[in-house]
Amino acid sequence: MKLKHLVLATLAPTLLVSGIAYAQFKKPEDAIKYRQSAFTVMANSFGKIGAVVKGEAPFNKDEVAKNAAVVATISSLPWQAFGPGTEGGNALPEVWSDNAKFKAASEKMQLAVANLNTAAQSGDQDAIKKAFGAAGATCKGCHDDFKKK
Ligand code: ASC
Repeated sequence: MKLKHLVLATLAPTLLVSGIAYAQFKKPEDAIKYRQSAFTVMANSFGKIGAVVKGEAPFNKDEVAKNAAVVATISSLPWQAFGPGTEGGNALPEVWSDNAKFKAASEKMQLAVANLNTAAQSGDQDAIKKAFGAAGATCKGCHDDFKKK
């Protein structure tokens, strides 16, 4: 077996598994559309939880749990679509020029929405309210630094 084939054979299972979670983009516009779509889906479910937290919609435990699960699941997806050469859309240049800070902000958000999901699955309204506020703050924090106004 040639070395190249050995390397490929060794890596293939890992690439297959990680490939499920990693999109590829032909054009920068495709990456922009992908990340904006992911944020749109997240904002929709997050907003539905927000309406409940603000008392504008009745508390339905299962609905909140479903929406929190959507937010938590989708939260891992947008970041792969901010690769080199995909500048634009609503993103400020700082996403690329201060990428470590952007990455840290993205991880903060993912942790916060994971906590929101935990609270939502428990159905504890006070915990949901707290976790929602904390998650919203991580959305805003990242928007302040990295999203066009
Ligand atoms: C939302 C939404 C956001 C965040 C942010 C929180 O519902 O769409 O982007 O909350 O506004 O400050």
